[in-house]
Order: sequence, then C-alpha cells, then structure tokens
Amino acid sequence: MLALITGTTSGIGKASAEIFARNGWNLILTGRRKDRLEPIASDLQKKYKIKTLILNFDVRNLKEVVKNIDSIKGEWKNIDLLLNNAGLASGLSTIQEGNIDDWEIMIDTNIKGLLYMTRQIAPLLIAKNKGHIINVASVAGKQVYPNGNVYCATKHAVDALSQAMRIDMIQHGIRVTNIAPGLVETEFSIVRFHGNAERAKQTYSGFQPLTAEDIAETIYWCASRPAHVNINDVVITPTAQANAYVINKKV
Ligand code: NDP
Ligand code: 8X3
Repeated sequence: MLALITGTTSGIGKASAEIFARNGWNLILTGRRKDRLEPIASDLQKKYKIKTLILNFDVRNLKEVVKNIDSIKGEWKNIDLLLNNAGLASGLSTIQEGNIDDWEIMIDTNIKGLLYMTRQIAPLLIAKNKGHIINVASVAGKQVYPNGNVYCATKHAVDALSQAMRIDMIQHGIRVTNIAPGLVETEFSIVRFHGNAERAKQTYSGFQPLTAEDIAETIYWCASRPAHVNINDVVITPTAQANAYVINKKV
C-alpha cells in the first residue's frame, strides 16, 4: 500500500507517516522543510523497511504542485491514499483587526493547497477505481470560536469539500474521510502565534491536550477499515474540550 501525506515535517502528518510506515505502507512524504524530510524518510526506511519518496514543495504554489506530482513515475504512481494534512492557522484576532497577509496564507494553504493536491491525485485513484482521500479539517470546521474567523472559515471549507468529494468520488469506489480534531499539541500554535513559543504553550496549559499520535491513530484506523466501510467524519477532542470553544482549564 502507498500513501501520499502532505505536511510530514511535523505534528499530525509526521505522526501519521510513522504509523502508516509501522504498518508496512510505502510513503510519499511532502513538505517545505527539506532538511526535516530527509532524516524522517531515512529513519522510517531503516525502522520499518519501507520505501519512501520525498517531494519538497509548497502546496500553495500550483506550478510546484503540478511539477512535483507530474514527476511521480512508475510504481510511485500507484497511490492508494491521499492524506491532505498540510495546513495552518496564522494569527488570532477579530475581523476588524485581522492581518490580511495571515488571511491569504490560511486560505491559500488550507483551501487552495488542499484543492490543488486533490485535483492532481484524484485522477490517479480514479484510474484504479479505488482509493481513499482523508482530509484533516478541525472542530473549527464545525463551529467558530472567538477570533478564529478566517481559520474557522477555511476549515468549514475543508468540511464542505470532504462532503462534496464523497459525492464526486462515489461512482469510482473511492472513500473520503473528514477528520476534525480539537486541540492537539504540535507546532500548530507556534505557527499561529508567529513563533511565540510562550504564547503557544499557554494554549495547552491547564488541561491535557491531544497528541499528534492520537490523531494519527484515528487516521490509520479509518484507512485500515475493510474496503466496503467508509468512515465519513470523525470529531475528536481532548476529554477536557466539549466543543470548539468550551475547554475545561484548571488554571
Ligand atoms: P504542524 O504545524 O505541526 O504541522 C503542519 C504541517 O503542515 C507541517 O508539516 C508543515 O510543513 C505543513 N505545511 C504547512 N504549510 C504548508 C505549505 N504551504 N506547503 C506544504 N506543507 C505545509 O501542525 P499540525 O500537525 O497540528 O497540523 C496539521 C493539520 O491539522 C493542519 O491542517 C491543521 O489545521 C490541522 N489541525 C490541527 C489541530 C491542532 O490543534 N494542532 C487541530 C485540528 C486540525 P512545512 O512547514 O515543512 O511545509
Ligand atoms: C485546530 C484546533 O481549536 O486551535 O484546528 O482551532 S483550534
């Protein structure tokens, strides 16, 4: 089995690569930070005796996406699963004070990047009349929370696209799963707060957040159901989180 995972340099994507590799899947690992991709790939190859292919590109750049996916040849085209994981929040503020560069980055990555990847990979799955697309959305794609406006809107778009893809793919026997995590401690908040690690840490203080591995296990569970079973949508939060904005913090 072969999976292409976007955003494998960190967090949920990296943890997913590990669990798929542990289960014997070959992997196409992607992300912008090449210095991270290479050691991750060689580590997985050594530990699990799997094959890896690195594709180093920015999902926001359509030309790079097309060039990189077109460069896939031979057995590597035989993709069984696309995990659309690459994504980010940039900033946390009201609409009226929002930073428009932050908005562009989130829209271009979370919506357009996911669409570019899907447009390139879906025909490969359709040619086989089987496969699986898993989109990492968020609880922010189910509800909005204060100051989350544009990030929440991008994840609502991912949620809608998962539903739409399921309709479009049904005639080709392709499964589509939407994963909607709550608070997961990764590099997500460091990115959201533009490198402010102290502020990022506060996001996860006073309760036990999810780990990237918690989500990766859920993703792998969806991927490993029998072929006639499609897990449509999974909402997964820490026990201390009731929804997108109610968190039981002890401090
Ligand atoms: P991380 O910041 O740890 O990982 C994000 C990954 O996305 C990195 O590998 C990064 O790679 C990649 N990425 C970001 N922008 C681009 C880009 N333009 N081109 C290619 N790759 C990119 O965060 P998470 O693991 O937490 O986030 C993964 C997904 O999970 C995201 O879609 C996020 O919205 C979603 N999510 C996260 C939650 C959380 O609480 N952490 C909860 C719900 C959903 P690189 O920088 O090397 O390109
Ligand atoms: C990431 C979870 O609540 O930080 O999508 O938006 S949250």
